[in-house]
Amino acid sequence: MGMGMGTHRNLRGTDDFPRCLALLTLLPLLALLALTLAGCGGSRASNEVDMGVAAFQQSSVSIKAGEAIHFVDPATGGTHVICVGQGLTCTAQSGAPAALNTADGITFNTGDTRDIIFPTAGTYNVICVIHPGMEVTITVS
Ligand SMILES: [Cu+2]
Repeated sequence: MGMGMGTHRNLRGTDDFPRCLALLTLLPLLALLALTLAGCGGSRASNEVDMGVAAFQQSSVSIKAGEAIHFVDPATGGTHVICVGQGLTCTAQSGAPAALNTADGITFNTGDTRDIIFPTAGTYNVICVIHPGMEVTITVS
């Protein structure tokens, strides 16, 4: 009865080379990934408005007419009802997006995101009817 020693050949010499090749193939991919991540820079898009528990994280944001504001209510946010207005009151304003020109506002729940296009130049005060002082000025040029 043989112990089968002969079947365990030393294959080190043959499989080092392919592993080396695999690493070389991976390097450009890693470099690309690093560049992509660096491009993100960890900063938000300039058209983004983030919601906290009781406040917008930005006080003012500027965009061009026809561009969208990206409203984000993250996991750390809460329930918000937003519209164009003053104080805690929605007040329709000529040129404001229809979605925000409502008497009751639109509801954001935790995890919601919405892109709202501002088609017309102007200055729009976006408020939350639930949270006093929760407002952001959108300047559209
Ligand atoms: Cu709110």
